[in-house]
Amino acid sequence: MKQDLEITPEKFFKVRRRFLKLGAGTLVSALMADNLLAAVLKEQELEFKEMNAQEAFALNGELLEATKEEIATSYNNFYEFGFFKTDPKNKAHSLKTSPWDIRIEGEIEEPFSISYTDLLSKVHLVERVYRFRCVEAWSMVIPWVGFELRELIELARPNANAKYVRFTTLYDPKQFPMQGIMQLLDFPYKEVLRLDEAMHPLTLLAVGMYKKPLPPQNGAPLRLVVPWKYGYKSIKSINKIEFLKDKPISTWEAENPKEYGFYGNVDPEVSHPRWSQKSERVIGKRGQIATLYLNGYASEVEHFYQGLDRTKLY
Ligand SMILES: Nc1nc2c(c(=O)[nH]1)N[C@H]1C(S)=C(S)[C@@H](COP(=O)(O)O)O[C@H]1N2
Ligand SMILES: [Mo]
Repeated sequence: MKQDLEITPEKFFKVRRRFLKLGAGTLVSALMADNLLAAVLKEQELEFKEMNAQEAFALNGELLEATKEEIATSYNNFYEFGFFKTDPKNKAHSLKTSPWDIRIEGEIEEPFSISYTDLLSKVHLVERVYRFRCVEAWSMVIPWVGFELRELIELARPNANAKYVRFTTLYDPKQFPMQGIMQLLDFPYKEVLRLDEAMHPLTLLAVGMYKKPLPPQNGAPLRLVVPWKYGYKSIKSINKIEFLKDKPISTWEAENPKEYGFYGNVDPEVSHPRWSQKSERVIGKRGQIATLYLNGYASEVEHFYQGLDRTKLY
């Protein structure tokens, strides 16, 4: 697939792209047990370096202060476990994240399945500190561990018909109680990006956060992170990725097309029908801060939306 990116990942972050490296000591024991991410990191003999807080800058040079880990892992949206922010942490231990296979199909040269472990051995892990903005007008700052989605897209080799990428969460009511009990949403949860959005180096598949493997409540073992879009686009616990010719409807768009658009771009000028999006509550801090267009990533991604009417949800 031909790539036409005028920008390099280094431009986004003071943190240089690098392999994560696994060091000795407490961190290793915290990561051990049956954890696949730890196993892969160890196998690759990577050394995990402490991130220097000075490196965690936003695009405008502002220092981003990461949300406390205890907060980011206990205040969650994961409707497969319930409506309440505390449900995922309390209930997600039923999710079995290993072994885990990801099915890749659709408009690609050859459909295939790949195990999480094999996939990790084929990509470059990076740490990225991103703003995270939910459509509900709250935000956090998360230090993710993951790889650029475009690496997986290159492995998948989409053909010329591929215009959209659809992601699907595992469907298993035994592990996700709400999938069986009631049709809260049209499960399994699905989300969609345009192929060019998916190829952007800011778009990550996260496998960890706070230098550790993702906890189940945050979407283990593999979840999408698109930092300039509302959180609902960042689908969790993905086990299928499809390349499509025509735009499919995603879960929230089907549920409530007046409130949740296909793009889901963070935009302070476009109100949600029930509340303003001009400001956001930073979880774990007092007060509100102004919401930034495309969540602060406009200089990198606004070209995608030139000519589109921002007030329309599409
Ligand atoms: N499968 C699935 N993915 C999901 C959701 C969900 O309910 N199910 N909620 C979304 C929403 S609305 C948000 S804000 C983020 C929350 O991610 P976090 O809990 O890691 O902060 O996950 C997104 N991904
Ligand atoms: Mo959200």
